Parts: sequence; structure tokens; C-alpha cells
Amino acid sequence: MTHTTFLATNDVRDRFSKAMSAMYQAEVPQYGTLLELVEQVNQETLNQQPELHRRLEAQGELARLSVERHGAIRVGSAGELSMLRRLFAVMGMYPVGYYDLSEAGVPVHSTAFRPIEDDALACNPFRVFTSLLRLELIESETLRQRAEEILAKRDIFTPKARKLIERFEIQGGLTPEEADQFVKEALETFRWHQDATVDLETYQALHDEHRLIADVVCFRGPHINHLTPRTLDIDEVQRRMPSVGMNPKAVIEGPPRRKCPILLRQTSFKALEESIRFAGDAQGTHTARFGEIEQRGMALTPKGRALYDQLLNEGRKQTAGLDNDAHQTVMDKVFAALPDSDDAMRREGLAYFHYHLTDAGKNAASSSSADMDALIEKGLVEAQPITYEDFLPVSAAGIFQSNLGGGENEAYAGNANREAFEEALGAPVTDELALYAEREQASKQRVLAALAG
Ligand code: OOG
Ligand code: NI
Repeated sequence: MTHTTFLATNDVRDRFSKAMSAMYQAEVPQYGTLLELVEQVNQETLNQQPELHRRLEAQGELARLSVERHGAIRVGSAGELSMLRRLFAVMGMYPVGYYDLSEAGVPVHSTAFRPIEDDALACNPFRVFTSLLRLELIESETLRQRAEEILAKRDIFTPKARKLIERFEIQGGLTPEEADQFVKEALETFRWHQDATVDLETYQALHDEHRLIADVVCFRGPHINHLTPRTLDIDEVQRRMPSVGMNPKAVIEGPPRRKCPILLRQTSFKALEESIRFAGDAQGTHTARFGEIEQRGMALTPKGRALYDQLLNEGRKQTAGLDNDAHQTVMDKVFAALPDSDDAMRREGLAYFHYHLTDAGKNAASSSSADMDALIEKGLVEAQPITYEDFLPVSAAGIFQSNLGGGENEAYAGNANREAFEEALGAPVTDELALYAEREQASKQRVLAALAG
């Protein structure tokens, strides 16, 4: 009997994310410049902060830092979204979280496809923020129908990609050769096309309703609209962006700078105006693609997240129209209400932690104590914050808006509909907080089991 060896889904994802990064560098040279800038700032930060270096290494985060990035796409129909779910599963990426962007005046709702297990995240945490256009929010019946007709005519997947996805599902994996073919075929879905599938007039009509609708409906596929490397010092990258010819958005989204970073901070450079050939040969332009960077911190518990949301709201009331420096100063004051030490965050149950035995703990005689605080005080156990792997709806809205030219339509608000999203997806989305809680719990149990043994 012959055994087929399948390539691990972690490796398929790693190959795909590298191929995607190479493609986007060729498509948008500024992304290559951004990668260089981030790499340089990360090196400098690690050199200046040996303690950060040690911690990232101990957490297994240093190795993934240089490959770590997220991308974003937008699709137009349930069929496209559910096929994407099957495509991402080939790479060990699953839908996590539901994000309602209608609240921010953007007619989409979204999830993030990402790896879930500790070892998969450590290997390559590639994530894709994926939005589904909500045609039901378009008021004009004729425009809605026109958009539906256009979308019904396209297939964003190559026939070979479809075959390989089916083969993965039947076989339970892909051989290394099949995986390489899959990467090549899957990449086609995310490629940029200079020619629109519609004439300029149709594009204009959809664009007038919302630029995002034109972006989703008028092209052959859901071009990747940004790829985001992870930096260790977002303030420094933001400061240096103009020196390498980039125009950063006005403010860094999310929490302010802290000694112990939380959740996610993000900034981007503005979308590029690119020339497009429309059906009937008319020339025009479209802005869709941009660059973004992110800095990740610890994942918050529901209690921590509620406090974050409350402070963010308070901050936002005071920061409208401020430049980044003034904005950060206000946020810094407001966020003083959240303790800025790992220990306090852990003791107060505000963030999730990963528990592991120290060297002393590994050598210790068995202990029947299950009191984590006591074990930590004795130096037998160490707790390290779990990195936030997801996104933030208010920040995402800010990113959408900065590259959609501020386009916002209040009429879309108040339309969260997770059930409809899951129906289109063909599966439930996983609750991100439950995942962090499980990982924390599992690490505690491993520690206690080892100590009891
Ligand atoms: C997605 C914007 C959201 C993020 O990092 O929060 C996003 C989009 O513009 O399609 O990527
Ligand atoms: Ni993004």
C-alpha cells in the first residue's frame, strides 16, 4: 500500500502568504518600501530594547515577526464568500469574529480568516480581513439589480483552484506538488486587473452610491487591497513614512502607546489613484489599494475589552479633528484608567495570559497548589500576555474611510446581521474571545498537570 504524504496546512499557508507578498510587491512597489522601513524600525527597536527581544523570543513571536502580515479583500456575493471559506481552509485559515461596518457608514460586514491553534499561529499567523458587500443596503432598486446581475456573471476562482479545493476536501490534504499548484491558482483570485468589466457610466453610477460598491462590483476579482506588516514601534514608522515618500493617514487608530501594548494599533498610507480601462475602451481611474502597518499587543478579556471600548469612546469625543500628536496625548490621558503593567492586567482579569513553567518550576518537586498567583510568586510559573490576533471594528472603519476618501453613509447604520453573514458564509464564525480563553485555560492545565506529576 502506498502512502501519500500531504503538505501540512501550515506550510501551504506559509507558501501562499509569501507568494501573495511577492505579488503585491510587484503590483504596488510602495509596499516593498514599507516592508523595508518596518524591518529597519523593528531591528532598531530590538537592539534598543533587549528585554522586548527576550520576551518575544520566549513567546515564539520573534521568528514569526518577519513573515507576519494581514491582507484585506471585499467580495460581492454569498457564493464568493462561501467558496473563499473553503479556499482558506486548505491553508488552515478559519473565519473568526464578526465585524459590522454598517455602523461606520460602510455597506459591508466582515470576518477574519486566520489560523487558530497555538502552533499554527507561531508558524505563520497570516490573516485576511474579508468583507461581504451588502447590496440589500442600497436604496435604489435598479442599481441593486444591476450590481447583482454584474456579480452573477463573474467567477473569481480559476477552474483549477476549484478542482484543487475539492481534491483537498476529498483527500484530506494536498501533496506538495498539488499545494504549489494550488498556491499559484489561488493567487489569481487576488490579482489586480487594470480593465474593468463594466463601462465607465455603470462604474460612475455605482461609485456615486458608494465607492466601495464600485470597487467590489466592477472588476474581475477581489484584488487584495493591502498587505500589512507588523511593526514593534508604530509611532516611529508613522514618523518616518513621509521621508520614504508616503503620505500617512492623519492618526494612528486604536489605543495609545503604552509600556505594555494592548490589542492593535494601525495606520496606513493613502490609496493610490490607478488608471483603468473600462468596457468600450474609455479610460478612467480608480483608487482602491493602499498600505498599512500594525502593532499588536495583548488580547483583552470581555472585562478588559468593555473598558477599552468605553475609554475609546471617551477619547473619540475629545479628539475630532486633532492631529496625531494631539490625538495621542488625549488618548494617553484617557487610557490612564487602564493599568499599564502585565501583572496588574493579569490580576485584574483584564487580559489573557499564557502560563508556563520556569526552569525552577520544571525542576521543582511536585506541588499540589493550584493557586497561580502563589506559583508565580514562588518563581515556578511565568505568565506571558497572549497576543491579540484579531481586528477592531472602529479601527477598521477608520482604515476603510481613510482610503475611501471619507465616504460615509449614515443610512447604512444599525444593521448588524451576523446570522445573514453566517448564512452567506455557509458556516458559523468562531468567537475570538472564546479562543483566547481556551488557550489560556489549556496552558494553565498543562502547568498544573506537570506540577502535579
Ligand atoms: C479592510 C479595512 C479593515 C483593518 O486592518 O482593520 C482592515 C478594507 O479596507 O477592505 O484591513
Ligand atoms: Ni488592514
